[in-house]
Amino acid sequence: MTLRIGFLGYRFMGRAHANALARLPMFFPDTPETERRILIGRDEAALDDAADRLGFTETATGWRDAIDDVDVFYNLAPNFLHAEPAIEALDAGVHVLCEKPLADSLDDAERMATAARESDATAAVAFNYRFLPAVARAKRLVEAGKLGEIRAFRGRYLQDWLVDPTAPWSWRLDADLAGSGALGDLGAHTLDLARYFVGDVTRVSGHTRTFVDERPDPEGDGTQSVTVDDATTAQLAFENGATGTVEVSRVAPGRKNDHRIELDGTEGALRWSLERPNELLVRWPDSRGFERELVTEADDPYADHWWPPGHVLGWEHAVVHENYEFLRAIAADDPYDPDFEAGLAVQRLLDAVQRAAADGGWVEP
Ligand code: SOE
Repeated sequence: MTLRIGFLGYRFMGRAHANALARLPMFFPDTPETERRILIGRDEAALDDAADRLGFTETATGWRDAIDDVDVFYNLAPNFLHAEPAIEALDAGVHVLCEKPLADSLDDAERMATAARESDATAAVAFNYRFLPAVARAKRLVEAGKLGEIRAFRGRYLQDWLVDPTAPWSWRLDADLAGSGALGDLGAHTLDLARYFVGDVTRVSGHTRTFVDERPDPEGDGTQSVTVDDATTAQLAFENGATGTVEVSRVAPGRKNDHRIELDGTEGALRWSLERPNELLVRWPDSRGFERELVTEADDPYADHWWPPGHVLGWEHAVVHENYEFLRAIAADDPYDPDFEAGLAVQRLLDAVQRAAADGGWVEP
């Protein structure tokens, strides 16, 4: 069976997923065969050029017709364009991988999750950090009880591309188009890892701040309003009694793409940072401090598909692994995690943090 693939979007995420599809036959030969069939976008000239580079045979300027001609639809469009194409694809029995956050609003995320429940097709949300070997090994350690019971989660995801007040406006800065700012763009990943490692969250607090509320319009002389958060902090109370904190920012000088998580348990602890993606710092029950592990041994997650021990992997490998798991789940008709339920659970948390920030108290997701 060859799965015909359609992508809506061809920029950063289009390149990341096309790269993954190109790598899979060489490094993960048991992945079902795929054909990069249709690349969908609005700008015909840019689309032709992107289709050539990303290995697509056809292009289309409308997603509706294109959905009928593919088996798997990747929604890599801005957040405000997630719901309708994903729902129509699922209704037509087409498998969907949707970029995060699942939607620009909780209502849309609910509709998308309903469509996924009612469809036989697989519905995936792109929480790619789960698929880095060090993060996947951390999950194995937690599940094997190596840290004991988890008492605390600390997560932060910091970037600096909005420190400069003259950085141009984009859809990512508009609440109607993006849903939220640093919270949904970065916090969606961190909140997913919080749930992945610790479990359900029962209450959240929130504090959101916008430091620059007008930015230059990239298409004109004037400015456009910024209606999303530049930075957000939140506390989480987990069902199992653990505590959690999350901090996200796009105005943190010197932080390019700094995603970190820490877990404290009754027996040990661990720390991971995207700036050192292959390393896990583990505090074992019988060690005095944190030991540094290089997660590149043959029995580490995904490692045997690549290079000998010590030959480190990067950000893009998480996307390769994510595509591998997604396409394999489709071919085997297996459940896939993170699915639209996981996307919806994170969307509930995003919504709750925004409500808590507005109310000034703790709220339930
Ligand atoms: C931009 O802030 C961005 O590309 C996010 O949209 C991604 O989800 C994150 O992984 C890296 O930063």
